Amino acid sequence: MGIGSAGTILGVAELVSVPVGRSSAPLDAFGSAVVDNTPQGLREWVIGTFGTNDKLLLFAVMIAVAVGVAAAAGALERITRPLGSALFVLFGAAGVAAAVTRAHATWTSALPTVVGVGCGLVVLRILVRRVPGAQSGTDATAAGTGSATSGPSRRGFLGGLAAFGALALTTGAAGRLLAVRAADVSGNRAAVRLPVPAEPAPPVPAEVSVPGPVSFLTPNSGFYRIDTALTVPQVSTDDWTLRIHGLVDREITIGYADLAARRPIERVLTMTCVSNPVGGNLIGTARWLGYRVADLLAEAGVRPGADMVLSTSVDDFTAGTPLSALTDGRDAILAIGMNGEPLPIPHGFPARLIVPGLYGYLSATKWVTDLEVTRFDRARGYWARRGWAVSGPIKTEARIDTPKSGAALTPGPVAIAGIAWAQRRGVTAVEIQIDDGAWTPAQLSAEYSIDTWRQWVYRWDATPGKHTIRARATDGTGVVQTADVREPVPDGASGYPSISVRVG
Ligand SMILES: Nc1nc2c(c(=O)[nH]1)N[C@H]1C(S)=C(S)[C@@H](COP(=O)(O)O)O[C@H]1N2
Ligand SMILES: [Mo]
Repeated sequence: MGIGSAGTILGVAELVSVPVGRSSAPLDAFGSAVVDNTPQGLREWVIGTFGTNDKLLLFAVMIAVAVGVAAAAGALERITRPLGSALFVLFGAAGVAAAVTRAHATWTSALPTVVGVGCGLVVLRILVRRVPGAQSGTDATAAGTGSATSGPSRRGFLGGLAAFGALALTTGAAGRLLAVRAADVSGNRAAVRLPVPAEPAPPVPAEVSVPGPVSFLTPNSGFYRIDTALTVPQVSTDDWTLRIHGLVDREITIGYADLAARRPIERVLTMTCVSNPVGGNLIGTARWLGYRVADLLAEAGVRPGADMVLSTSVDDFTAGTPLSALTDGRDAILAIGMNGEPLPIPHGFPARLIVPGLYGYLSATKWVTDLEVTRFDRARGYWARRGWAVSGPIKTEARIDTPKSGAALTPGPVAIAGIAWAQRRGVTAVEIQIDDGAWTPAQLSAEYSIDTWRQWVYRWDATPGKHTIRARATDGTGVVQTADVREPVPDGASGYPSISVRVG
């Protein structure tokens, strides 16, 4: 009964949210509020345990909570009216609060929840009236177990429940479907013709030829994805603009078509997430096509005194990037292409930032629409406001990709291989340690640039027994990767990657 009414609330709200906007649907609004306020420890645990399924998990938890609250509301309403209704109104108020405080919310954002709760209350009232024995004053719990279970009132009640349940499901499903259809920009993306780069990226190096390690270029389909967006933002090239303002001589706004008048460059760059644990896979290398951020900033004219650019996405994620990282000559780009395709929608279509040498949370804003030239003493990015470092270099790290930890190997030649990265400094050596033996150099693939990872391989003559294998990299400044074990918070994990294998 409560569940039927709650279903109606969510179903109707979904439908109403179609014209109003997806982020106003109560589940989405609540979910986004949860994401924005999740303590960092819990976030790391969720990402570590569920990876990119974190959003599915959140929706599953929210639906489970909704079912629980709904059942409680139904029971309450039967015992003491209108306690159940009050519970719905309470959660409705929380839903409204979540919806109207979202990015770009207006008073209409409250509509889906308000209309949904209104319908839900009516359904609850109707169903409560129909509960068998409700009029005759029979004990509510006895009604479900008594011998009158096949009586006409019970049939009527179940019929009502089934009808409202079906109605809730169809409105909800129709709402979702309509919303997804209406917003989807994949057609727009498919029609994009990327410009030919004025400066193409140099060819990629020969790969180390052993099976197992990752390829030098990460395919788009296998590229890690990290963001706070519950539903992937859909921004068409017609709607997209980039506003550059703040401490500038003249504020400018650039539309997608305006980009064609500018000079496209192509660069192969390795991106890393600060949440990547030692040995983790939140890292990838792609061929990015786009425009120098420095050129765009120069068009607006950066004023003296500025030291940061706060970039904002359409869903209000922000990153505070040191101005110097955008203007010191490195290849910081406003990217529109990834590995020869328009940016995939989950990776920021139609435009995002890529800044070599900085973790993604400080620089790689997807669906970017706003660059505010400002100062670190005036603004903070999304994660910097939540306890992560305000700045800091990507740490020098090696990763072992093959063999897998726990592998059973036969004695004799074994290729141990992986990648190492130290963007902006470059990797000059990778060394391997078997058990407590001496650190011995691995063979490296040619250096592509200091901003990309290097592949490495170590040919080992495996001897019978159980072995622990560690790796460590040395960067272009001569500094050896630290053995100091750190968790990702606040400025990136560190320590040696290690695997254990059994030979014999
Ligand atoms: N709009 C938006 N951009 C974002 C984020 C986000 O949450 N929202 N996350 C950042 C983080 S933490 C990382 S590591 C990179 C990941 O980019 P990818 O998903 O394309 O790999 O995007 C960055 N850009
Ligand atoms: Mo990240």
